[in-house]
Amino acid sequence: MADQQYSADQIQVLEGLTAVRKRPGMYIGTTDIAGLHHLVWEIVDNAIDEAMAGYCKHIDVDIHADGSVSVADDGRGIPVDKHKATGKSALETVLTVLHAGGKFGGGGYKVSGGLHGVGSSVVNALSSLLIAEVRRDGKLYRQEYKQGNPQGDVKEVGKSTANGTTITFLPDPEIFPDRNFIFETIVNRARQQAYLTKGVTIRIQDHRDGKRTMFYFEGGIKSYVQHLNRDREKIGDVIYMEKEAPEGLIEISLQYTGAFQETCFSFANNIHTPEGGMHLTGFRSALTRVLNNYARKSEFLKEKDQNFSAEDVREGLTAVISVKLADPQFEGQTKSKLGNAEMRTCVEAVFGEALEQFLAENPADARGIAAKCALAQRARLAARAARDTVIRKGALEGMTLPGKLADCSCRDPHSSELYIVEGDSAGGSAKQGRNREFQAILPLRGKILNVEQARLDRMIGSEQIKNLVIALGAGIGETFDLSKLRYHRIMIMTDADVDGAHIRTLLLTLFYRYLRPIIDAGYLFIAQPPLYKVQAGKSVQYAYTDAERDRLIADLGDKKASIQRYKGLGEMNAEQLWETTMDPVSRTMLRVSVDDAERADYVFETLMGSEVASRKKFIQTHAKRVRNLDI
Ligand code: TSJ
Repeated sequence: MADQQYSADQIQVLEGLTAVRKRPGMYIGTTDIAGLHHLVWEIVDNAIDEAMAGYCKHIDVDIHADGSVSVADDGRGIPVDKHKATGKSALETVLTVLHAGGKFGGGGYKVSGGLHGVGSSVVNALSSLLIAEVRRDGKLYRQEYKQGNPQGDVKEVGKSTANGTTITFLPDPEIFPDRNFIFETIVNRARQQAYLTKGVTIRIQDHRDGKRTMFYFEGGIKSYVQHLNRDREKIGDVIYMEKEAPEGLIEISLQYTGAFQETCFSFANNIHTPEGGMHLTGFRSALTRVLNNYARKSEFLKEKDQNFSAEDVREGLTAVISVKLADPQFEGQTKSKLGNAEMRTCVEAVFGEALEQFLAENPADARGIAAKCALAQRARLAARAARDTVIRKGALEGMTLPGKLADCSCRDPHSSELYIVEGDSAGGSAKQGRNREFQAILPLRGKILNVEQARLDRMIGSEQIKNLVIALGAGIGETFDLSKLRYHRIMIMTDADVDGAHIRTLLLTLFYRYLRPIIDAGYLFIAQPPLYKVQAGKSVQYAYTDAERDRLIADLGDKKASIQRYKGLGEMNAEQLWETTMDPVSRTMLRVSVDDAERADYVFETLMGSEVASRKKFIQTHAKRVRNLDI
């Protein structure tokens, strides 16, 4: 330096970067592995900004064997000419002045400097070595830094026909005890950024072991929604809109599916906003408003019907909401909620209009979506009605257990069992045969369940189901509380015939839809009564399959055997039922497991249809999803 004097600017710079090294946590959260990766995000975000501005198509991330990382883009190249007033180049300003990124080269939307954006100068300060290379105006420029301090001016070191910026940094061992970059972590973040920045190609190479991958999504967030729904049953096409409004850029992609849950990701300036915020609020209110309008006009909702609630229109929805604004305000506990109020009204108006247009232009998709919402609404209202009756009944009668229930004397749910038994006569045998200490019996009148159509919303209002829910003691639907459950083994015991199978599937549907935590906890079982009684003289044996029956007959040799096929539980007396089906020492049970919730959704949807064939298919499928349990 010519005059050997520090200008006010330079003193500020030195103090700034010293502060970063003194308290790195203040800037990057932690200095563990998460903080280490923050360095990469910060640098990559700057290249993404150049892509968002429309000047960069490729970003390369290289993890080198020496522990350094380089990020290269094919953008315009950071300007390297010295600014008259400060005597510094844009490059040096960006790399040495805290939070310089936002101020420099204003205009446009930026990822960097956002939520966790701390500025590239922080990366520089926390690197034992950083090399900046700029390709611009046919030349290659280079500047080196150590712990944030320039090791000389920017120098022209060669020629270059291409334009771009490359930053290579080596995290400082004095700051980061663990400097082991994780390929997958970088890949996941790169994938997300590639979805959010359509047309950009991001390549990641790990030179430690040769792993490499790249992302390019022509459709941006439209591709994102397609990816999220790849294994789901789709309802209509992907709906996509993009609009540049005075408040910012709005990009939304959505598609309905047959699933029950909602998958919704929102972003502001490519920063994930898991707490949502104004953009998400605007999206949700437009979605509810427009779908209700459509459903009214097209008579999916009749005059007497309630409007779809926000929950009804969320069921099965997959959506990505991405907005870009000049001055994003991040709020909330984790600073991941967009606070800009103008985004709510803007998204609500712009998306509402686009959705309306889509529904008008795609009538078949529109009908599919409205039907899905109507189904969700029906299920919600049915669950609420059932819950209300259960609560009301409980309040009126002081939570009296149903008279049909023969309860056990044990009060510890862990050792208590509930047998749900088809038919009053089988119920009678079960009551006589049980161990009343820990086995409770609830008979269901098979006929009523059987005659009724397989409409769950109707079934759930039935007296029998209310009795079951009260007996279980843990509520239903949204308010279900597993800790209140009175039995930790719940056995469905139905006849080995078609009606029995039908009742069993209805019960399984009920448990799946409204008492799901019971299945998840592994508390639901299917009892296995025998199919045959094989008797020779005084010897009585039971067979649970045809093969077992044949083996028993063969074992008896010349002895004449009488074979009885049980058509229903009612044909067994109390002692037989205990011996074959209820005695923990000898019984076999199948535990109902829903390990693949998405597939189960589909199976139950099929079951809900009135078509007998599809129900039969379910019953067969179901046999494969239960596993033997030996007690
Ligand atoms: F900030 C950084 F050093 F970390 C960094 C910046 C790292 C990487 C990998 C890329 C970049 C970067 C910056 N890529 N492209 C740019 N572009 C500019 O800074 C730039 C270039 C030209 C003009 C102009 O007005 O001519 C304006 C800007 C902001």
